[in-house]
Amino acid sequence: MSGRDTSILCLFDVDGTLTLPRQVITPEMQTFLDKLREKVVLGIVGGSDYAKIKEQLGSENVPSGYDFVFAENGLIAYKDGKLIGQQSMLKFKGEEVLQKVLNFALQYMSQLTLPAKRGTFVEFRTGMINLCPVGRSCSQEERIQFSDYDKEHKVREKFVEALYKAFPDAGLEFAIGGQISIDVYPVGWDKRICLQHLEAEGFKAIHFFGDKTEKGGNDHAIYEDPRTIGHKVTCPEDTIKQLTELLFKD
Ligand code: M1P
Repeated sequence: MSGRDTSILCLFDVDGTLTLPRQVITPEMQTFLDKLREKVVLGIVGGSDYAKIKEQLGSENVPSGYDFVFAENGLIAYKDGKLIGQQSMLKFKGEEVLQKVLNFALQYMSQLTLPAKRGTFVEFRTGMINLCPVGRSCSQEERIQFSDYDKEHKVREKFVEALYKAFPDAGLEFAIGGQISIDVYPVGWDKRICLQHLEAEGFKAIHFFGDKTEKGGNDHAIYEDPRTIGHKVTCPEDTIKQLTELLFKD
């Protein structure tokens, strides 16, 4: 890969930026990223756990097709295919606090009547907890149905409000990350956490591309961070369009 500018990193969110939410990468996007990697350094920073990122971007591409892969906001970090960092929320926060939050969340979700309710309402990950009122085992159709219902009835917005009200001093953030769920993690453990692994690399520019860049979204903090150049995209096609303007225009 000679001729590539190793002082520039392009760092991507996954859902809504490289793929449609929870969908697999298209061949067009894959070809585009392969071409891009010949020009600059490539990284991804997803809110999802490593298994889901691999599922979406392809096990033939993750981690080897990227210079950096950050799962769970960067709490699980890979460089050149090697694990370079892993942080546990359970160790950091302790059982007592997390159990209180889980009990509250389960009780809160048990009071909701939604168009559909399936299974796996709580996913306990290494670096975060994911709360999902419809249940993570819902079908794609039920996911869209919940997402539309949520837009109208603000289910997650109200849930987040209730969580902050119940745990104002727990040092936890409750963020609407994707389409159907809420991510819970210690304050500051948002996507900016991945930047700690990049500091020593001395990049001249870190371009971050994400779709949930508005306040409350899980791309907001890293998008606004002075260490990155933030780019708001509306969908994967927009990511390709903006990057073509930025790096492929003569
Ligand atoms: O886009 C990142 C988010 O992806 C999933 O969200 P949802 O299932 O709600 O669309 C989750 O893995 C979530 O943790 C993550 O932030």
